[in-house]
Amino acid sequence: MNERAGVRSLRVIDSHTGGEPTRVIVEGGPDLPRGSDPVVGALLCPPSDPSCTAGVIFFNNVGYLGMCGHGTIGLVATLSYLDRLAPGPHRIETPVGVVTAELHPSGEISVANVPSYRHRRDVTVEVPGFGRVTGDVAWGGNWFFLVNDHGQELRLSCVEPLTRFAWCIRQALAREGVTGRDNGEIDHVELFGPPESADADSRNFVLCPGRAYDRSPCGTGTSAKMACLYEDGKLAEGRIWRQEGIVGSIFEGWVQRIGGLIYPTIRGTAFVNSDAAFILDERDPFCWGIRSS
Ligand code: PYC
Repeated sequence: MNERAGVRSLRVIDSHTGGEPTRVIVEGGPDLPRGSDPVVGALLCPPSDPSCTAGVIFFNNVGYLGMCGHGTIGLVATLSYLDRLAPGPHRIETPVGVVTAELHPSGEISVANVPSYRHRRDVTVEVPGFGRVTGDVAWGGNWFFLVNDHGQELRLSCVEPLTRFAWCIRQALAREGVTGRDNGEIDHVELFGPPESADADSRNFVLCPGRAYDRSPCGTGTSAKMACLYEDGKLAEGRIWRQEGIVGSIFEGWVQRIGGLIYPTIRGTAFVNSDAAFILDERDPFCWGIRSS
C-alpha cells in the first residue's frame, strides 16, 4: 500500500514470449484484476499443493484462461528475474491442473502441460460469408477448434481478415452448439498452414477469447495440435514438432504417452521487458479499467 491515503500500488513485471506479452502481478494483486486485450495477465497465488512453487491464474480482457503456455514461460522468466526461482523443474498450479515448468541453463523454458486430447474430429460448421469450415475440437489446457483447410494466407499483414474469419468460426461454433467436453466453450480458434521458416513444421494463427490474436505460437494450442497429430499417427512420441506463430516465433514441442494419456511439452524463451508499479487511486473512476455495459 502506498503512503497516501486511498492510493495503492501493484507491482507488475512484463515479459514477452515469442512476441506475446505476459504481465505478472508480483505484489498487491486484487482478487479479480482488470484485464487487457492483447496482454495476458498472470495473478500469482499461493499454491494449495505444497509441492508446487507457485499458483497462477491467467486472465485477459474477458475472463480467465485454464492454462497458458506462453504465459507460464513468461511467469518462469519473471520469477527467475526476481531471484525467486532457481534453474530446474518447478511444479506450477493452474486452474486446470499442475504443470511442470523447467528453466534450462540455456535460458529456455519448457512446460510439461496437462494431458491433451482430441474431443471431436472433422466437425463442419456453416460460417456466414465463408461457407462450410471443417475442423477438430481439441483440449490443450483450453478448448480449441483446429482448422487446416481454410484458404486463408497466414501472414502478419493479414491479421485483420484472419481475425474476422476466425471470429466468425467461433460464433458459428457457438450458434451450432459445438462445445468441448462437459459443454466447455470453444474460445480459441487455430488455423494452420505451411511454415515460412525452413526450421518449422507448421505455421499457425490463433484467435484468443477476447478477439486478440496470439503473437506467440500458443503453448496450449500447440499442445492441442500435437495431441491430434499423435492420435493420427503423424507425430511419434518424443519427436520434436516446431510450431511457428504468426509473427514468426517458434515453440518446440513433443508428446509423451503415460498411462494412456498424452502429455505435451512445449519449449520457448521469454524476455522480461519492464518492471513497473501501477497506481490505483480510489478517486479515479477508471482505476479498475473501463467496463462495457
Ligand atoms: O500460449 O497457451 C498459450 C496462450 C493462450 C492464450 C494466449 N496464449
